[in-house]
Formats: sequence, C-alpha cells, structure tokens
Amino acid sequence: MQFNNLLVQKENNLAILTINRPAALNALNADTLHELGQAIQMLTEDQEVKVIILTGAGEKAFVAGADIAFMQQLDPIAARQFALTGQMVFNQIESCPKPVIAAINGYALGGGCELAMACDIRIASEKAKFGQPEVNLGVIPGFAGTQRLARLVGKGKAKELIFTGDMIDAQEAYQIGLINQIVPHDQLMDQTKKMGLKIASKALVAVQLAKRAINEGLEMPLEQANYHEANYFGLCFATNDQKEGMAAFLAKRPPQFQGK
Ligand code: CO8
Repeated sequence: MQFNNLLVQKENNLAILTINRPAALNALNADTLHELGQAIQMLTEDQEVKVIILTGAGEKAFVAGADIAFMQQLDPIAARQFALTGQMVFNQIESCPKPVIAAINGYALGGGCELAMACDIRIASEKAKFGQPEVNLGVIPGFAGTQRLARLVGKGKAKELIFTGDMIDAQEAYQIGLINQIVPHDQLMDQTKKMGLKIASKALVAVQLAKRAINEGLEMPLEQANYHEANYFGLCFATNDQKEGMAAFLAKRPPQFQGK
C-alpha cells in the first residue's frame, strides 16, 4: 500500500511507521489520520509483524499536533467530525492486538501528545518536548487528551498541563509518568527496536491478552476486571506457547515460541 504522508518499513518482526510531513513538523491533517488508520489495519493483519513502532520524520518533531492550517477553516460540525475521526484512529491504535511503541523523537504537542498516549509504551529522546497547548489556540484537546492524560498522570497534573498549555521536557514527562523511558537522542530507534524485539520474542498470544486485560480491565470495577483477567489467563492454556513456555522452564532450556 502506498501512502503520501507515512513511511512503513518492516524489519525482523517489527514494523516502523513514520509520520512523514517534516515540513509541517508532522502535523496531523485528515489525510494523514486516514492513512494512519489504514496503515494500522494493514499491520494488524500482517502475520510477520509482532510489534509496531510509531515515530515522526525529521530531527525536530514526533508530531507537533493537529494541523492548525487545516483546522482553521473548519465549522463546528466539521471540527467535531475531525475530532471523532482522530479519536477513532487513536482507539484503533490503543485496541490494536499488537503492542504499539511510540519512539518520541521531538515535539509531541496537542494531537501529537494524544497520539503518543494512545500507544502502549512511550520511549522518548532526551530532546523530546510534550504539551497540550490547545488553549493557546482557543480550543481544547480533541483527540481524547483530556481523558488519556488524566488517566496517565492523574487529574491534577492533567488539568495543570491543559489549563496552562505549558510545554514540559522529557525529564518532567518521565517524572509525572507520561513516558516510560528517556534515551539519548541518537539511540532512540535502537533502544526502541531493542524493546520491540524483546516483546516480539515472547509468547505472542499472552502479550496480546495481557494488553486486552489491562486496557479493558481499567474500564471495569476491580472485581469484574480480576474475573476478566482470570478468563484470559485460562485462555492462554489453549495455546502451544503456554505448553512450550512451562515445559521449557522445567527442562531448564529457552522456550521456542510459535506465536500460537
Ligand atoms: N499545524 C500546522 N503546521 C504546523 C504545526 C501544526 N500543529 N506545527 C508546526 N507547523 C509548521 C509551521 O507552521 C512551520 O511551517 P512554515 O515553515 O511553512 O512556516 C513549520 O511547521 C515549522 O514550524 P515552526 O517554524 O513554528 O518551528 P519552531 O521550531 O519555531 O517551533 C513549535 C516549533 C514550538 C512546535 C511550533 O511549531 C508550534 O508551536 N507548533 C504548534 C504546536 C501546537 O499548538 N500544537 C497543537 C495544535 S492543536 C491540536 O493538536 C488539537 C488536537 C485535537 C484536534 C481536534 C479536532 C478538532
């Protein structure tokens, strides 16, 4: 599949999906969001791909937000639709059965921060900067930033960041729990791929069920979520990888997982 605003590379069991509009700091317009949805669908169906890495082209930005030039001309109905489209694509990333890791190489602002938050794991360059600066433009986050930021860093810090529009550096983002790791800028892709390959070497169905158990469980009362976890735990016993993993441990040898 050919994309105008994205690059897709595959290596080993990883897919690297790069938002490729560096002249606009990879800002998200409707076409880019549409392509992102198509690419995620394509990679979800691709049996060779076990982990997806999402990053931005160029040295400066992961994604500097929704495209302001595109948004400027929207009426309320079109703006609402644009927000819903973005939310749908980000939900698709969040619920993609394969783990998605954001490799945050620079600015992750507005829709860019929201995109990173829809990913499962966030690894950031020491040069990365984060923020929800929508109030500077007379709007609020519209790609679920009010919800995902509050869930990730807590209500108080989310309100502070969203009400002030302040940008924070990678160190502060790490301290508040917005990102998982900070790495030297020139090691970002290597370190991200290293984590991707580590995850790809595990029992695939178990990783996928763990993602579902966490995401779905957080939307449920604890007792129901624990029961849900037990159901997925039971389901793991229908896989060859569960048999192999436990047999390999007891035989004191490395497991040979087949992904099923
Ligand atoms: N949209 C469109 N173009 C952008 C964006 C953007 N979000 N960000 C940067 N650009 C463009 C600039 O206009 C500029 O283009 P040109 O060279 O043609 O003038 C080019 O990228 C380079 O940018 P700068 O010259 O500004 O680069 P600097 O290094 O000086 O500054 C910054 C970098 C600080 C990142 C600065 O570009 C900036 O502040 N960008 C805007 C950040 C922002 O406000 N993002 C939030 C946007 S709102 C949003 O994301 C809402 C999401 C929900 C939408 C809901 C649907 C309705």
